Amino acid sequence: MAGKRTFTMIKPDAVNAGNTGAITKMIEEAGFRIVAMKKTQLSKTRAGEFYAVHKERPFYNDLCAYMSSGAICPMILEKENAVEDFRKLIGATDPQKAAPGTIRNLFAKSIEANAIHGSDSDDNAALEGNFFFSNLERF
Ligand code: 3AN
Repeated sequence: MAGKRTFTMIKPDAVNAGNTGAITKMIEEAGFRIVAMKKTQLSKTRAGEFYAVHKERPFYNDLCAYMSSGAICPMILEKENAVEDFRKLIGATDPQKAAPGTIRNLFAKSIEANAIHGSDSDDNAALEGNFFFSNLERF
């Protein structure tokens, strides 16, 4: 059965551009409850750990440099069918291919600086959420 939680982070391009509020508003208006959120910055080493699944990809080094270049806003979100519905809300990885009205279509600058992350499975949502947050029982 599809889970109720997913993990997201607003990436440095969107935080720098002052789009955190607009993106968070879209997330809430789409029916997601924000379980946890914060503003932080990753070291290149921590970014490498987060994206370890992409270690062999040609864009891995650039991605880690980019993701540690500025502030990010990680969040845990709750909604029925959270992972799949959130992937729909953010749109395709490449903003040129992202459907009109999706977060990446509206805010992403490039395939790398693509405004926002969304977990691709329930298992990864749990792993990624735990990477950034602890003591979630209260929320
Ligand atoms: P998504 O974030 O849509 O699940 P993934 O998991 O394939 O996409 O890629 C993780 C991140 O790696 C993307 N959000 C993007 O920032 C970066 N990325 C993916 N493909 C490329 C690419 N071809 N060139 C540069 N960066 C990429």
